[in-house]
Amino acid sequence: MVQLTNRLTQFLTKKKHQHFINGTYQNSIGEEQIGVINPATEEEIGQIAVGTTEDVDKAVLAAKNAFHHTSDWRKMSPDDREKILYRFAELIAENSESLAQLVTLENGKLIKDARSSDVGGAAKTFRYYAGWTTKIEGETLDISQPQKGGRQNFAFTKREPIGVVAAIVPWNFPISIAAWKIAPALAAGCTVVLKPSEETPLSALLLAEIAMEAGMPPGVLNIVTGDGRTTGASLTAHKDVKKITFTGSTYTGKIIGRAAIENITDISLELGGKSPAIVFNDAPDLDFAANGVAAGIFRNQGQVCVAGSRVYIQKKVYDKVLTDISHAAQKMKISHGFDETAQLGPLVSKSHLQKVCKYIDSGMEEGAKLISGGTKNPLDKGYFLQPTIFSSVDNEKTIIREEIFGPVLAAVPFDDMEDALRLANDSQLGLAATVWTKDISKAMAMVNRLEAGVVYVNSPVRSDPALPLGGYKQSGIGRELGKVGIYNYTTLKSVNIVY
Ligand code: TXE
Repeated sequence: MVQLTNRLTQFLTKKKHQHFINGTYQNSIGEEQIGVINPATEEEIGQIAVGTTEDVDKAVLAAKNAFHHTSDWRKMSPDDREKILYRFAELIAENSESLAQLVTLENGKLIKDARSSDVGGAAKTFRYYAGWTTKIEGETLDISQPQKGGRQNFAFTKREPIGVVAAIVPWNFPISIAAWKIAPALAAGCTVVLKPSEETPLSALLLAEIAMEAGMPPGVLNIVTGDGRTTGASLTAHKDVKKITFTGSTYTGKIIGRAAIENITDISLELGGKSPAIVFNDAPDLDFAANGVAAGIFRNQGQVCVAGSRVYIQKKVYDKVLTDISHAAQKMKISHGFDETAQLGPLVSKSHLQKVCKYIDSGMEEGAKLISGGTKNPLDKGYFLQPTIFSSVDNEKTIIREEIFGPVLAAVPFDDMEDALRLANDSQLGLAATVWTKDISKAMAMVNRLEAGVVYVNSPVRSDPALPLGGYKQSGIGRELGKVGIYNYTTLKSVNIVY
């Protein structure tokens, strides 16, 4: 059993958490509170304030002042910004256990995943973007404008930080997705107001404390807690916000998109996915492919934007691969996140469990064949669900068309490459895809023709700070991570000096 760290024990003694604005905790102007529930025990671990428009105003003002005046964040030399971001990465790693335990408490996920994907991922992202502070470049351009009297042009572009960034993040990877936004924004010289998900808000507050310990000037990173309807909506409608960066559902992405266009605010959206895994007869090793497909859907209880939630298997190997995937699923140990031997933890909340169960019911009602799992609550307490696999002969069922965001996989057989492409691309969403084959020509043909922002061959999709992530179609607008990830937070100025 995992022992809570002293730092976390201390943090949790505060039952009612405040916003983190201008370098300190500040009381909310509103009275409304939301309880944060441990999904494994169904017990409340603390409460957060629902940030009002006034709270959001305070946070945006702090960020605006830090951008323009008080902290000189944007004017600080890139090298000095790099040192602070690098120190932040080191302190995240030093506080790894406290942060990971808090993520497990509020999200339910396995502690080993919280340590590696969430906290490890966040530290890596801050290290990666710390290095980028000194590498932001413009271009010199040879333009053709005629000038009188033998004068000449010297034209160039420069990249400037865009301003105050509103970052709105979901609950599935509370710290690492926050880092995907905060790290490049701060590296570019922007300041940030982050609104974490109301399901998993506490780890963001602890992260902000650690940012201060790393020497981040007050106002550079602010956290306003609350729901989407009140706090999120106020933040995305704020006129002093110059960039909105959002990860979450396609439904909410459209609402935020409308708010952004009202003020002509720049926006990046990383939205839902219904990503196909395509297993050919000539997959390198069928057990390896089956285990890879299982890992691709059941990791983090299937609550992953790039989860491979539809598997298309070529007919000759359909039965074998499906049987192997269900064996892998049936062997998974379901337990609470602090059980170091667990392989599947609870879903994030009661309402999310209910939503996922409704999809399972719809799968049965629409005639998909249940291959494995489907049991709603294998343990006494907590929002647990068995890893569930359906088989379907067509691509039309709701479980194949809509994002479920839980440990539910739907399998469909296919004839040949054209058939696989037709089935895989037949979706409104286009975030990711995986292809399993030994044949490099076939793999490349699939890479070229799949309508997906990320394609992995012979591996489940993973994230890396250097590799851009984002979607085709209704899976989003823009890309985060990598070099393009930092340019999201800059704006381009074109200059011509006539001399
Ligand atoms: O997401 P929302 P929810 C998908 C997944 C899941 C579904 C619903 O299918 O089942 O979305 O999850 C804030 N203005 N993904 O309800 O609503 C909200 O407070 C401003 C996929 O959690 O998108 C939270 O901080 N903000 C996804 C964040 O948006 C608003 C990850 C995400 O909430 C708002 C999560 C508003 N009007 C869910 N309404 C992925 N791509 O990884 C809500 N929010």
